[in-house]
Amino acid sequence: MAAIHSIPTIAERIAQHPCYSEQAHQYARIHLPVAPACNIQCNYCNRKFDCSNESRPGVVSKLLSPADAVKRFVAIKERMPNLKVVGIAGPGDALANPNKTFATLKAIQEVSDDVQLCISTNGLQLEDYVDDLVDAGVHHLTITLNTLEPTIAQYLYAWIYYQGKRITGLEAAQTLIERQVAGLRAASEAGLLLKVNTVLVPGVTDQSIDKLAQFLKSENVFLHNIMPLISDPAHGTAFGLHGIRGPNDDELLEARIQAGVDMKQMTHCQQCRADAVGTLAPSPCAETAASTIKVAVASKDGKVIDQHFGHAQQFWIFEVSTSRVRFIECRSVEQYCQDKEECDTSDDLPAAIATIQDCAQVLSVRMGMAPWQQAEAIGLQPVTDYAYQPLTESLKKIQALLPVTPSLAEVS
Ligand code: CLF
Ligand code: SF4
Repeated sequence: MAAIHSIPTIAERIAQHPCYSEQAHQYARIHLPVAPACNIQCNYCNRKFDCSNESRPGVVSKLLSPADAVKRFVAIKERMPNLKVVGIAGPGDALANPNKTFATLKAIQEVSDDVQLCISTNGLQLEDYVDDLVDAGVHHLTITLNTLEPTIAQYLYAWIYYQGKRITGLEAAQTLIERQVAGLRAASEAGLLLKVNTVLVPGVTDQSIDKLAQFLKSENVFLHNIMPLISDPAHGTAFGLHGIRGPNDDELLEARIQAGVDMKQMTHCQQCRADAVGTLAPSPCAETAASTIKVAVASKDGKVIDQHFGHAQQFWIFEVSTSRVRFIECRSVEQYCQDKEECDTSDDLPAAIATIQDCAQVLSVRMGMAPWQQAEAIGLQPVTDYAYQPLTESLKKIQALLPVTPSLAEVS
């Protein structure tokens, strides 16, 4: 008798998908490159390379037929039992190649009930295929949505091909956004677990990133992945050839902070290729835990440290190491100070402190004696030296104070 598998819960689906959960790094994913064509032309893409929305332009992928793709999956799954996700992410657009995409998904379902199916798309044809995706057993869906503003989007796309016509300019931008929003809503209503990718182009998509994040939240999108534009003239993209640059680390951090007000941010994306396989394990040169700390910041807007600890209703959480400052999330808290005559000095840890107790430091404008002592007692160091200073600059000053872990060569 065949084994009966219980249907995984949403929490289990997230916990076994290395892109949707950073804690799922022990699980591997494979991309099957079965989708060569695309129905739009992004100015950051050169068709000779993989889809820039879900992969890093690099060596041209070897296209596979659905039959060969399944053979590849079976061979790798045998050697890699932790392979839990099969994705179709190009090298063009999965839904611009519906026959190949759905033939591959169906065949994978026939040979394995131990993997989750994942699709990435630019969203132009998504609404037409939501039911098919559900029928094919797809639960995880990524849509690249760069902006909701057609006047911004017109800089990003050279053309779209829709209903038998090539459309350019503002009309193309408007049509694409309308179709993306309709597809996203249909997918959300159908219960698909949604992730949105946004390519960060300084001076372009960063202009509307906060509004986009508000919209994603209202549509129940689970995760937002802001990906830095990769713009190398050698890749031959329109942006690369015209000198449109990608964001620097500070610009990327700023964008994630702004969008992080409303949306959980993905920060472990590897911008992988359309034929990638393996885990998203942290790179071997990543710092040791000893040289990495978490810092909580009391700020209203994520730009300036402008909140008294007792009045803060949200803390911005960062991971600070000697090599980088990484935004993790924005946590809402119950305000510590309830405008009573005296602060709460009971033994119970106040919610505002309990919420950030995994952090090593908390930055605020001021902090009362009672919460200061309660924080120190659990190893959370209050810091008020950066009151009213810009948040990212302050974090860099904290970074500069971190002890440098000796490299292996220095350890005898
Ligand atoms: Fe692939 Fe994308 Fe599915 Fe992941 S990738 S289709 S959701 S299985 Fe992951 Fe790669 Fe980043 Fe994509 S690290 S580029 S987010
Ligand atoms: Fe390239 Fe992907 Fe944009 Fe299509 S959707 S043009 S493959 S980046």
